[in-house]
Amino acid sequence: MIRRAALASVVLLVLSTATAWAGSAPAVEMFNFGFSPTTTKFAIGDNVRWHNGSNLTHTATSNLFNIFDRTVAPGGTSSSVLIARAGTYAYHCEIHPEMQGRVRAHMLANTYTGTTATTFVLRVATVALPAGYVEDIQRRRQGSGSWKLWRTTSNQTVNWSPGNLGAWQFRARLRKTSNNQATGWSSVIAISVTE
Ligand SMILES: [Cu+2]
Repeated sequence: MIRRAALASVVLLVLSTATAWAGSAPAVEMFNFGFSPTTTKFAIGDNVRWHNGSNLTHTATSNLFNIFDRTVAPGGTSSSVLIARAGTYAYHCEIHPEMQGRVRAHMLANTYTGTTATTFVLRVATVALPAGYVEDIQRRRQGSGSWKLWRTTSNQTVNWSPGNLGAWQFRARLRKTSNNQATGWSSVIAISVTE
């Protein structure tokens, strides 16, 4: 009887760990052998949830920087990861390396429309960057022009007081300064500066 109770509490503990995820999390299905969708886009500070409905164990393991490494048991188990810094993170399954995916976490802004009197606060991370890492931010005019490096920061936010009207796009990536390894560029946010 005691053994049964102990076993039940272990099962409950495993279940509560496995299902401790935010309801709005973008979900990625693990199957034999791949991830669906292959690419998932969301904002920094969101959780991405991997759900394994297959009959084999899979992992979601980031290719760079050990950002995440989750083993997800078969049969309907889930595991979620908070992505706190802007970038595109390629990942794979450690057991089946042919399983490849990407999660793309974009920046946030305090407002997406304003004037040249507005101070825009552009956020590249929802927690501090680790020592030795920076976020590179690129900017371009929407619809024309090429991406140019705009700022590099070790802070979570950058203030911007625009000098020109127009529609602007921003994207960012996480880079390790010692060897310049970097994630892919994040998906894009758009900011409109009007009169
Ligand atoms: Cu796998």
